[in-house]
Amino acid sequence: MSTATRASLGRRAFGSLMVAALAGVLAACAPQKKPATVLSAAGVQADVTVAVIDNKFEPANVEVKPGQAVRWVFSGVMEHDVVAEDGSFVSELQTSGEYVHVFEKAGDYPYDCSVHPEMTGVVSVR
Ligand SMILES: [Cu+2]
Repeated sequence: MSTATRASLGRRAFGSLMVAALAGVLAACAPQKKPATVLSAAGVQADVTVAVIDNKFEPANVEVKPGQAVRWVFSGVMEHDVVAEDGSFVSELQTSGEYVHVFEKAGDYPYDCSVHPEMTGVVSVR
């Protein structure tokens, strides 16, 4: 085996080890069953605003038309997030700032906060 081949094999093994280690770290840090974050629709004009406070969404039930956007404004002391049951909109855990999502399709979109299951809301698109 040439030195170059051995070095290449070594690099590949190290690479797989790093991927495995990283996956382990991510799995340990990620809140359980929280789906992947969906980027906020930055710059989109929202039609409805929901306040995210300790510990509820206010108002919990809102209605928009297809193509309209909902903006969640975070102002709690504790970290909260917005997690759609179907994973179609998922924010980061945050105490300030906002999260915007555009709803294209009619339907009911229930969501909650991943760390406070009692915090629930529904966006109705019709
Ligand atoms: Cu919360």
